[in-house]
This record gives sequence, structure tokens and C-alpha cells, in this order.
Amino acid sequence: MKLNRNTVFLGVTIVFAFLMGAIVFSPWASLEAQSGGGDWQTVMTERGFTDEDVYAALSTYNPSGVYDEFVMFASGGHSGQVFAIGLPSMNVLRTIAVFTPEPWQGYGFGAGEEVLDGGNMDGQEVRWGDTHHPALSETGGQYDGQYLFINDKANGRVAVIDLRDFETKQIINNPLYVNDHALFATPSTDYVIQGGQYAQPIGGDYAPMADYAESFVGIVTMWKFDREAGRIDADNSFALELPPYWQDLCDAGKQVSEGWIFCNTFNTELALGGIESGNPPFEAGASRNTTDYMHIINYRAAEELFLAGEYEVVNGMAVITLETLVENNVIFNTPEPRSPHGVDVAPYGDFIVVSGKLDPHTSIYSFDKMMAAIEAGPTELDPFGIPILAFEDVIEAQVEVGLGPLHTQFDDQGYAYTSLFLDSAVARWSLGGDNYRPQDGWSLIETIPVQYNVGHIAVAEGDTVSPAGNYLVSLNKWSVDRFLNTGPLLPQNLQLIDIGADRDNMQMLYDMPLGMGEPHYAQIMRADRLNTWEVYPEVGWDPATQSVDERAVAPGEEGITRDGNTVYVNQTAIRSHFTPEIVNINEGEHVVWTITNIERAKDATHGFAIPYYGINLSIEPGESITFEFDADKGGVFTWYCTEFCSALHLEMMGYLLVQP
Ligand code: CUK
Ligand code: CUA
Repeated sequence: MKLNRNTVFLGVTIVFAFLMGAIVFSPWASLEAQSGGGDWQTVMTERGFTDEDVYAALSTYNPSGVYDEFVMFASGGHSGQVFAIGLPSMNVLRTIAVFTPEPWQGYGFGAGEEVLDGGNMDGQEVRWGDTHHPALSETGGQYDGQYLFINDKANGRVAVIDLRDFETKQIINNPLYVNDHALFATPSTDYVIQGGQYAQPIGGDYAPMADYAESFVGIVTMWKFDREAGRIDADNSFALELPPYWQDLCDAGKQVSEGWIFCNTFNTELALGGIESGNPPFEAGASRNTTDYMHIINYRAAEELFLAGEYEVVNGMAVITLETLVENNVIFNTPEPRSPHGVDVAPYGDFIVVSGKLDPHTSIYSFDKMMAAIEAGPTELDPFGIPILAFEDVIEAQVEVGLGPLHTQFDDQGYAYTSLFLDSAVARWSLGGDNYRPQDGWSLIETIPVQYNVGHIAVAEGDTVSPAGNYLVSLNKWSVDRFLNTGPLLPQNLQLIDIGADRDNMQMLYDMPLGMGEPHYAQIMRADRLNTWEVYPEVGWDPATQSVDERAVAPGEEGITRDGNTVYVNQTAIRSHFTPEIVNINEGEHVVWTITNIERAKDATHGFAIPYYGINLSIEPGESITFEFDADKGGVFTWYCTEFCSALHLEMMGYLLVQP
């Protein structure tokens, strides 16, 4: 027989099959076959995984139908949204539309406009935001799973999300200020506190840069939260006037320091910028001083001033002047390392951690020492008359953690974690205080590299009085080479790190590309704290009021009625039809159209889209939506259900006939 390539190949195949047979009939392999699974060790070898890789994979994998233990609410940056992400799987569960219209949720396309309009600025429609700091509602310093607040740094607005349906209920515009940065809740969520960022004249006034020191101010706004109503109550809210430093971030005191807030600042130099005129650019001008100031604010005392009427009114908002705050011993300053970023209160409220972007240390302040220094009566004043507590009187410790430290989080073992922007790493260090790890003292334990340029980090329940620990998520700004190239715009990289008590060292578990926005901060909550509805409680539900809408349409009540130039379309939706299906109206009529989804089955959402008129709804089971438009164009418009709801989904459509 003449050997050719095919016969050689055949021979090799036979030998190979024989060998494979031997393997298949080994006891181990037959066990594998019986269990119905593949051989994971082969996968491990073929894909070149290490033991650590397999540990990581097994730690994050959720078999179908298995739920995540934690849910993370991450801001979306300038996408204007919030993302709900499961941990440890790092799967995105859903987007929550907040400041930016979002078609999948039908937000801003016939529904949600009233909420979006709440954020109009002096009548100007603003339809995007830069979400930075999500804040979960708390009871007794623990997340309670009821509400989520989020700020818009670009436009100085705050939104309230109800976690019963994960929908935005309110956007409130701050009439004093067009930007902000900090957002956080008090331990009882009686206030949601919004810190400004870049100083500006109060109330949207004009002033030239030359008048900066006199005419520009800093602002912290205390928004009263009405938990019953699920809304911020602007009438019972007030603001504090601060010096024209740039307030960066703030955090609320808890436990021993409850009733106080701490805000770090930068640009205490009052730099005016103007690189184009030969002045130092802001980045240099605002970094000249070796220290900036932390504001230490007694907000309970400020609240008393507000209730006693000790305020001025600007654009309808109560403002307590800096002079009044100083006179009443409400505000103090203490130096903090230059260009600080981030201020975080430890679980017992006893320590306040600040990092300086240009200093390799974290600085840990003692709340007790602050109170003692205030008691002793500070003698030095800052240029705006605020008493200064001497650094050495209030500092507890400094820990050298690495380059570019930013934000700090806490776990349940007495460790703190600080993000290191310049080092691209996360440092774990021990809190030496009595309540934490006195056995280790104030010391750096270890660092773990992250990819790359970490901003915030979030530990499970890490902002509460009792952190869960378990996981840390590193919210990295750059992903560079971590994922398939998606063009010049790359996803962010959110990395899940195991910090559980059963491990000695932190271990990287998972890299998650997020190509939908740039999360700044996230809070991670135990998923069992959620009390989210599966379907709306009753048919005809209006999510805006969280009650049955009197305009809701019951089965049998569908139809079209008229009142003058207004035509009312009353419609129901259920698999797989709308009733009515044919709607005849006249050009020039004003249309008020109500659709009630009368489904009671979980996940039986219907969509509704009409071309040209810009209507696109998501109508969840039980929900009723009313939208309006002027039928200014004649023609035949097909509408249809945009959710693939059933086998006859394509037939779930109808015609709007607008007769010229
Ligand atoms: S900031 Cu973004 S990394 Cu707006 Cu909380 Cu520090
Ligand atoms: Cu309803 Cu598709």
C-alpha cells in the first residue's frame, strides 16, 4: 500500500482513539462521565489556569438560577444612570435610569417626564447628569434597602430612587448652586447631604473672577428626607454657607460622632486659574499649600439654627450664613495633607480618614480629640474666621500606604482599605484603635495591584456601622490592555477582590468590563435587605405616586372618548393584544392615552411604541401609564409591543389613524 498523507492521518487517528479509549475507561474518567459534567481538570490544563484562577472562577460563578449574595449600586458617571450589579458574579442586573432618558425603561419617552422635569434648572430642560456618589438609605447606621440617592455633579441635582421598583421618583434641582460632589445619608436618613464642589456665587448670580474671595461661596445642602412620602422635602431643607474653598467630599459621623459631618476641601489657596493670561493653571495654583482644611460641622446645631429661623432665603432656599455658623460654634477646620481626596468615617465613628493625593500617607483623625480641642477653645482662625483645631491636637495616626491615596473603606475585621491611584493598587492596613486591631497597631498589611488607576473602592456594607467585609470592588478608571479592543473608547474595569476573613491575603477574583458609563462610587448591600416587588401591588399602579391611578383602565372599560379637542384613549394590554387595536382620531386633536398592563404574571412586561410621536413605553405588570401628545401630523401610524412577550408578540400591535 502506498502511503499518502490521508492514510498516515488515518493511522494516527486510530492510535489516538485507542489511547483516548484507555483514558475514557480509567476509573476517574468514568466517574466524570456518570456525573454528566466535563473534565474540569482538562479545561484547567488546556486553558492554562492556575489553582488561583480556579479558586477565583469557583468563587464568582453562579449556576443558572442561583442568586448573588450582594447587590452593588454603582453610579454611571456621565451616562447619568445607576447600575445594579450582583456580587460575586459581577453581572449587571439592570440599569436604573435617573438623569438621562433611557428607552429600554421607557424613561423620558412618554413616561418619566415629570420626574425629569423636576430637575429643570430655571425652566431649562437638562436631560443628562454626571452621577457620582450613590447613597443607600440607612436605619440605625445600617442599609435598610428602601431608597437610593444619587447626585449629578455636573448640574448640582439630587435624585431619589425607590428600591421597591428600582425607579427614579424625584429629581430635585438645587437653586443655590450649579454643581456638587458629595452625597451621603445620615445614619437615620433624616437628611441626605449634598456637598458642593467648585465655589461659585450663590443662587446662580454673576460675579467676575476678580471678586472671587468676596463673592464666591462653598455650599453644603441638608435635604430633609420624608421617608413616608419617599421624597426630599425642600421646604424643610436648608443649606450652610462655607468659604470659597472647593469642598470635595463629605461623610456623616456615625455612632459616637453622629450629628457631625466632615468635609475635606482643596483650593484653600483660592487659586483663580487663568493659564491663558499667564497665571498658574488651577492644578498648580490649587496645590501650592502644604495643607488644606477639613471642615468639621455640627449639623445638629445647624439644624437648631434653621428651626430657630436663623437663616437667609436665597431663591426660596434657607441658607445659614458662614458668620452665623461661626458665631454659634457650628463649624471648625483642621489641616489635612495637601490636595486631599476622600474623607471616610470608620464604623464606630471614632476615626475619620483622609488621604492627600500628593502625600503617601492616610491621616487618621480622632473624633474624641476633635471634641477635646473644641472644648479647649481653638485660638487660631482661618481667613474666613473659622476656628482651626491644631493638626497635632486631633491627629491619631498616619499610615504610609503608597502613592496617590484616595478613598478608604472598612471591613468587619478591623482593616481599612485605601485606593492608590498612582500606584494602581489597593492597600489594606490595620486600624490600631481599641475597637479594631490594637494587636497590629496602625500599620500597612499588604497591597494588591489593580488594573489600572483606581478611583473609589467599595467594600460590602463598607459605609455602615457594621461592614460585611467579604468583597471589595476596585472601580478602576483605565482598563488599557485588559479586554478586547473596542476602539479608542475603552470600558472601565471593575475588579472584584476577595477580602474574606478566611483568607490571609487579598485575592483578585474577577475583571468586569463596563462599557456603559464611568462609575465613580458604589455601595454594596446584602441582597436580602431588598424588599423589591415582583409585580406592582395592584392593577392600575402609578409608580409616580406608588398607588392606584384613578385614570387606570379596567378590563371592559376600554374605549375612546372625547371632550372638546381632547381625545381620551383608554386601553389595556395583556398577552397578546392591546384593546382597542384600532384608534381613529383627527389631525389637530390633543391625545391623552392611558395604557394599563393588566398582567399579574412576573416578568410579563409589555412595551408600547408609536413612530414619529416619540412615544416608547415599558409597562410592567400592573402598571398604568398615561401620556399625551398633539396629533399634529395626519397619517397611519403602526404601534407595537416592543417586549418579546409571547409567541404572538408580533401580533401585539395596532393602528393609530390620524385623519387629516
Ligand atoms: S470622586 Cu471620582 S474617584 Cu467624584 Cu468620589 Cu474620587
Ligand atoms: Cu406584549 Cu410583546
